This record gives sequence, structure tokens and C-alpha cells, in this order.
Amino acid sequence: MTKQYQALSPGHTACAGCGELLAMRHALQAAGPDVIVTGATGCSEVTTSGYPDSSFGMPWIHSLFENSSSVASGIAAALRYQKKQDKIKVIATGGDGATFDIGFGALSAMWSRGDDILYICYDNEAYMNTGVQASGATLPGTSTTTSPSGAVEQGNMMPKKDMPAIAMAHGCVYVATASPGYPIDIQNKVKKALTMKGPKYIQLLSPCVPGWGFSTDQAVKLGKLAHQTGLYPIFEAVNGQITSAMKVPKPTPSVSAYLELQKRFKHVLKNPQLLATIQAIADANIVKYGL
Ligand SMILES: Cc1ncc(C[n+]2csc(CCOP(=O)(O)OP(=O)(O)O)c2C)c(N)n1
Ligand SMILES: [Mg+2]
Repeated sequence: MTKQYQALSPGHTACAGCGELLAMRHALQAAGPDVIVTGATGCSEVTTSGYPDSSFGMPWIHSLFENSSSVASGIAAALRYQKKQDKIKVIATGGDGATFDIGFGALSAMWSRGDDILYICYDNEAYMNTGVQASGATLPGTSTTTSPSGAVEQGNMMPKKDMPAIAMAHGCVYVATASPGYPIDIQNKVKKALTMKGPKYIQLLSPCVPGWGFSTDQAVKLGKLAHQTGLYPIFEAVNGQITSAMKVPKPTPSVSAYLELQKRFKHVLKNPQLLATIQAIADANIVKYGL
């Protein structure tokens, strides 16, 4: 009997129903065993690699929170020196906090150097591992521990950074978004990215049971609804041009269908102005990406 390669083994300590590890498993399984992966500090790391154990089937290296990209660049340089760069691919990974904020300088530098590395961001829209603090990926109106909804403010006041556009502006050869609502799409995008030379960026929506406040069987449903409402556009861009986008159903469900399943948006449903602000983000995505 052939032993099947498992990129991520059972026995990790992620929450039941974790959307981040689901997204990660699909992505890394599709990448296959001939890869070296770096992982920034965050849920995808603490739940998988408590010393002396590892859930990973490939060489996987924990970096600091802020330098997953720099460690990946060093590995890519070593592989070039050994003339192994065509056989072994390098993947850098991190949560949205590591990617959008804390590791952004190192990531920008990695892209600017044009390193042949795929960067995968697990976007659960907050710093979950340390207790749900708002990040540059948090949507306006989201209640987090640093942007609680209350009498004065109604959740996060800042816009979500458009990281795929920032990646495209750096000249990434391939940029894509995906969600665990559509596992085959994740797998196809990772496989495609790894056939291309140069810097690549894939952003995976990662529904978080405690941080978003939903029941443990809803991560896949939320992964679909985020796309179907237009709030999380799923697309790919090659050499700075959008080449495909997943269409939303017609009629398109309102954002309430997505928000009402999550405690982080409970106050939004009682605030017509805030609800309209979030609906406007989805509507603008539908126009911008031709969904
Ligand atoms: C320089 C530095 N600042 C802060 C921390 C504390 N810290 C560890 S994990 C984490 C949150 C990670 O958030 P994110 O990157 O979004 O990943 P998630 O846990 O949400 O998957 C923080 C703030 C740290 N380890 N290093
Ligand atoms: Mg996060």
C-alpha cells in the first residue's frame, strides 16, 4: 500500500471547525511535498508546531512574527546556490496581522527583489492568536477586542487594506484570492502559482470560530457567503491584469446573509447606516471585478 502524502496531519490543536487550518490544508496539500514552507507566528503556527511535534509533512520553519518573507528569501537564495531552485519551491505563509501589518516591510522587500516565492496569507481579518485585535485586514464595523462596538464607536473605523492590489502594484506575477468555501479553487490557484517564476501572492479567507463568533459547522458556508455577497471577491490576476473572477449568484444575496451568522457583526444589523456602508463595499466589488 502506498502511503499517501499528508501536508497537514490530524492531531494539531486548532479549534474545532477552524477555517484557517482548512484553507491551509487545501493549499499545502496542492503544493505537494517538494516545497519548503516558512510560517509566521500566529494560529497556523501555534496549533501545529508545539515543540517537539509538527503536523507538517514538508520541511516547515517557524520564523518570527514579522519575517516569514525574509526567512523564505534566505532559503530561496540557498536553493539557488545549490542549483535546486527548479526542484524545490519556497512558500512563505502568515496570518493577516503578519502580512498586512507587522511583516509588511519584509514582504514588500521580498516582492521588490522579485524572489521566486509564493506568499500565502491566511486572512481571518484580525489578530486571532492573541485574542481578536483589529488588524489592517479587519472590515469596517467589525467588533474586535480593540474596536468593540458600544455607545461611542460601532466597531472598527478603518478600511480593510487592499493587499491584492498592493501585491499587484509590486509587480507580483500572480495574485489571487480564494476561500475554503471552494477547495478545488484554492488547490488550482496554488498549483498554477507554483508553475510561475517570480513573486506570487495568494490570500485565503479563513473563517475563525471564536474570533468571528459562529458555530463550528459554518466555516465552509461562510467561505461561500463571503464570496456570494460580493464582500470577498475571488479572482486572479496575472502580471497585474485581472484574468478571472468568480461570478456571484443573481439575484445576489445581501451582505446581511453573511453578517447575521457572526457575532462580530451583531450590532451592524441594528444600525442601518453601518449596514449600508458594508453593503456599499460589496456592491463596489461587484462592479470593480465584474462579478
Ligand atoms: C513582533 C511581535 N509582535 C507581537 C507578537 C504577538 N503575536 C503573536 S501571534 C499574534 C497574532 C497573529 O495574528 P495573525 O497574523 O492575523 O494570525 P492569526 O493568529 O490570526 O492566524 C501576535 C500579535 C509577536 N509574537 N511578535
Ligand atoms: Mg489573523
